[in-house]
Amino acid sequence: MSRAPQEDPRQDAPEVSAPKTSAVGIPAVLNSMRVVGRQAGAGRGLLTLVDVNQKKGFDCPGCAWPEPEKRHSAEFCENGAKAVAEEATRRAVTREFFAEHGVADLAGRSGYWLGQQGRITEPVYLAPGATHYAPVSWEQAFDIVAEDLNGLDSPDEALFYTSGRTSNEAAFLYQLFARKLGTNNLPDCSNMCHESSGSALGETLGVGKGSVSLKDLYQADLIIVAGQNPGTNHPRMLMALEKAKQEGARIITVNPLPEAGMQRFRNPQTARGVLGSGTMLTDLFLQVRLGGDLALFSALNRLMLQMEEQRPGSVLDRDFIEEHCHGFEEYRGALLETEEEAFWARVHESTGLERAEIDEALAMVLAAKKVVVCWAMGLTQHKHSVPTIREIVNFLLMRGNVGRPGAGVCPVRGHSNVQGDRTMGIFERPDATFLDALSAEFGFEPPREHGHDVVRAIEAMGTGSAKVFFAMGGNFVSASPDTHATEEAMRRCALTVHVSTKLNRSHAITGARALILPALGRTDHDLTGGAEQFVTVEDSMGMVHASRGSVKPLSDGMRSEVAIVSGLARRVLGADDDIPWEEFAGDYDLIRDRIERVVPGFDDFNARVRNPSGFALPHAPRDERRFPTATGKANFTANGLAAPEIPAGRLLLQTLRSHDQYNTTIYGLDDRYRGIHNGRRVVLVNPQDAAELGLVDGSYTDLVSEWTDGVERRAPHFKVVHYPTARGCAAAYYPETNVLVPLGSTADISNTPTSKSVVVRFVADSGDYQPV
Ligand SMILES: Nc1nc2c(c(=O)[nH]1)N[C@H]1C(S)=C(S)[C@@H](COP(=O)(O)OP(=O)(O)OC[C@H]3O[C@@H](n4cnc5c(=O)[nH]c(N)nc54)[C@H](O)[C@@H]3O)O[C@H]1N2
Ligand SMILES: Nc1nc2c(c(=O)[nH]1)N[C@H]1C(S)=C(S)[C@@H](COP(=O)(O)OP(=O)(O)OC[C@H]3O[C@@H](n4cnc5c(=O)[nH]c(N)nc54)[C@H](O)[C@@H]3O)O[C@H]1N2
Ligand SMILES: [Mo]
Repeated sequence: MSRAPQEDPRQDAPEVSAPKTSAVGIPAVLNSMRVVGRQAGAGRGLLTLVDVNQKKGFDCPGCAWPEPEKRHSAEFCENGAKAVAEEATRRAVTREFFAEHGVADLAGRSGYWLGQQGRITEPVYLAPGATHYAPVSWEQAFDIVAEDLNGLDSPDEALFYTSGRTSNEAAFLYQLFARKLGTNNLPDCSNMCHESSGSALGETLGVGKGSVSLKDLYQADLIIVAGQNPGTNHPRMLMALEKAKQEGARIITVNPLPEAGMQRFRNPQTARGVLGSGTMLTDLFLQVRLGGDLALFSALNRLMLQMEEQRPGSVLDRDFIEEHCHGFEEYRGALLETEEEAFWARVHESTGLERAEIDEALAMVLAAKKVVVCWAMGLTQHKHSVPTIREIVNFLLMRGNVGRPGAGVCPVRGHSNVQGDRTMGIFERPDATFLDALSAEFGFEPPREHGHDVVRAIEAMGTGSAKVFFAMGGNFVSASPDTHATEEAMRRCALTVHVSTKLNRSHAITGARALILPALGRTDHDLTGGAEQFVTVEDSMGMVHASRGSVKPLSDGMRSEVAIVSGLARRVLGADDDIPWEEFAGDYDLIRDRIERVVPGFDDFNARVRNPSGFALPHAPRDERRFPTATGKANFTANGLAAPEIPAGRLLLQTLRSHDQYNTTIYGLDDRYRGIHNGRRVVLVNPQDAAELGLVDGSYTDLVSEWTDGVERRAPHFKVVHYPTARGCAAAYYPETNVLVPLGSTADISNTPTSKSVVVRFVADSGDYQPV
């Protein structure tokens, strides 16, 4: 067994070198081998990697990027390897560990240290007033949860959070349990992630998911990648982009940061990538200001409308607009309304781009018959995210770029099954059709009132109107905005329960009582009910396939998420409850039979998912150019020209991921591509802004965010790094900076925290800080 690190490294010694201009290649392969060897030991680790994303293996617990039909023998990336190594580790958190480390001790550790301790091996309980977690049996644990849930005045005093790794089967049972209990309080990580995409796409196209497949990317003439860092967060996407380029596509990258992965890609699976200089991915880099994308796409759209006016029939796909779209004339009127000079002044101010750059982008758009737009958190976590994504839909609709090969919307999802969880009904605002189907299948009346999303859940705990917090995975305390407010809210709960694989900060910030329930992960061999079980997941492009773990679980004390939900539901709902929870846990096929009858698109689920490549869920806009919106057509929408305001002497801060983390799981203290090593408390600032603000390269500063409620939110001791980010914009890592994101600062409509636009000022370094 490898030893866990004893020291908690302080994350305050960052060293800085020049950012890289290419990604992947041999260093990435070496790095993944190192990580895997360290965590899992060479044999177990390599055996595990052989199975990643293979047709008979397990779905990588890293990102949600789809697998190509023709799989490479190593269909994983450096960061997928790290995700696998984290989970397949031999390090174990035992009862001796909990006896040695009390909750106060755990609360003083960094998330990095907590994660490095290894897999949780048996259920543990923190009794009222106790200082340490102590082992309990699964039956005792279920009794404790049942006691609190059944003692509530209303089921709406309970919250059931989900992170996006939960399988379809477990997610389906989990939402069924919550609704049978009587609540729609099903907040999930999506609320902080792609909720803005779902809101915008649902309203405009009728389906809140992406409309492209991998094949469409390969066939596109132009791919726009906006607000996304695939080199780190979706490395296998670089292979798809490389292939698209080889087929003749051009790429526009829109980002305040020049991310290495979007510059040059060195594919480790080809000789050219290993020995040669790799592939230049980006043809045009638009270094937009944070939150400037709405103005950018509005500018492109206005130019297209004006050209069409001058030369009718030259730009727009008139037939498509007439036959399939609604609201075009109103949209056109609204976008052309602003007077020319004022419009362009606003665009320049919001984007920081020159007119010539926008003209160059436009020329590339007009030269392309088939366009795909890809995006991730850079577009979804702003106040005006929903209008921004709606404007991208306008952009695509104008030239008929939805619902035909080589074109469409591509919101690139994060967690490996976050999209599937939503399909299974993990949603605080389920639609009536879904609830009706659930009701017909299981013979009960599910609650119809909307439940709490993440931000409202925190507010409800804060005011005491929610008392039990139950999490199916994730790290709610560290992933949520406004860390201090969130921690205070969690501490007010009567009971907090986490179904987890590894320790994290949410286990240390507890309600009056707390439980940690250890779950099998994606890599673990699942023998629930005495037979080998598999689960299913849905990727970012709506493909559903099976996932089978192959690693022998570290301990018999862990249970599958399906077994945990089934056992808990039986205990809470009682022996009389007529849902056959035990049968579901004994044979996951029986769960899939029920999913088939409740969720559209899963016909013949058990048979089709045994096809090694899985199957595609139907998507009306993509498959038949049918738009199931309120108007029955694809909707054009007028979105205005809003952009974040940056007061004088302040910068706009985005909180993002380093190369060595998976959300709140920190793999290491380097961010290789950006040239940051051995530390995470850095703030990247444009040198000209730094000069104006007196921020010396290498000096230390505190960050203080500004919000209308007047509360001081401070993140101490960040090293200033002069970096080529867009003017007026700064960047620092999540979750260290979540303390700065005000709970009340959320996107219009989607209510997603504005993690990519926080107004900050810089004040004298106060030195010490709490580990995050
Ligand atoms: N290895 C690894 N893989 C992951 C994750 C991980 O943490 N580690 N997380 C997973 C999850 S849950 C998700 S949601 C995804 C996240 O994937 P990303 O969205 O790529 O993650 P972020 O690090 O938040 O990066 C945001 C990117 O958008 C840019 N950006 C920020 N604001 C703006 C803006 O206003 N406009 C534009 N045009 N660009 C902007 C940033 O500079 C950065 O390049 O990755 C998933 N995959
Ligand atoms: N400031 C800021 N905040 C953000 C973001 C940002 O960009 N900036 N991004 C947001 C986004 S996009 C997201 S998706 C959220 C992520 O929010 P979460 O999904 O809540 O957070 P993670 O860090 O992914 O959760 C990691 C924990 O999940 C548990 N885990 C891992 N695998 C499994 C499993 O298979 N089963 C179970 N039961 N548990 C498991 C482990 O205990 C691990 O510690 O954070 C959001 N928060
Ligand atoms: Mo995410």
